[in-house]
Amino acid sequence: MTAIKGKIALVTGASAGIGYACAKVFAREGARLILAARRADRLKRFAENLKKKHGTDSYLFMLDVRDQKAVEAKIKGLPAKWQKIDILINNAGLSRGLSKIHEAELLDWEEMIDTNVKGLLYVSRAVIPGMVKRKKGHIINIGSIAGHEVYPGGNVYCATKHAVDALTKGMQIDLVDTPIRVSTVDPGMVETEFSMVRFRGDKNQASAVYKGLKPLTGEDIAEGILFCVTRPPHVNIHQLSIMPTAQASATIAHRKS
Ligand code: NDP
Ligand code: 8X3
Repeated sequence: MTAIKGKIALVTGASAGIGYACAKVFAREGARLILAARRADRLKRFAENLKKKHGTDSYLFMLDVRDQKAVEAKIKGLPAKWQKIDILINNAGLSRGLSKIHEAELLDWEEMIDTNVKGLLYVSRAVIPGMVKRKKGHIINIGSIAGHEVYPGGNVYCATKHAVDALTKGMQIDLVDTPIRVSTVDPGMVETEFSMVRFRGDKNQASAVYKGLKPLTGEDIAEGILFCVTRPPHVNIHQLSIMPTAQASATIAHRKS
């Protein structure tokens, strides 16, 4: 087993859901955390909580992953004690709407592609060279069941998660001659702010997604990520699917009325 105590983990999208759950689980295990997201107020509050509970050393990183120049400059400009990132969790992402291709808002497409695909690439491009130089590192990409299946109205969101799957495979190929590991963790339904973001704050539409079944929690996913990063160095979990027991596929779920 590989312990993560004292290791530096950069978590994108740490201000909510799966990202914050990762921060909590990694803090419990003694990691040092670079918490990245756009909402700095939340990051500050969360870092204070982690400090109180686990004595965690955190660095707050206000970052929009869509801004390539800012990503590059901010990662280059990390203080010396935060430069040697051991674990990168590419988690920042979102969906917008469930419209048909011929009815969708173009800006929704731009936002999903810019965040889920280009943002993940920008952060990876800025962090991986250091890992290669140090011959050390683990990249966790948060994909989705939507990266393996397409569901009605999922079109562009599913395409972005299929892209994450392809990029994970590409990274595994490109880094095969290094000790760096690359994994994708692919959840089904996780109750976070995801559906509120997808439906732009419509609580009824958001809660209907999880109605009649027990969805996953952010912590369920974070424990899966912890499993990946704590395997011995010669073991690379390529892909980890995590589904609620009541969800068989992107479109088949058992709901109690
Ligand atoms: P949440 O909405 O709860 O959290 C999303 C996080 O991403 C927030 O911290 C948000 O922070 C951050 N984020 C969004 N856009 C940007 C940006 N441009 N720059 C930096 N950070 C950004 O959703 P989840 O926790 O559920 O989602 C996390 C990941 O998990 C996503 O990639 C999602 O696609 C994936 N996923 C989610 C599933 C689910 O059912 N919930 C299932 C499968 C995969 P802020 O707004 O402060 O910037
Ligand atoms: C998020 C889960 O089912 O909306 O990736 O695609 S789903």
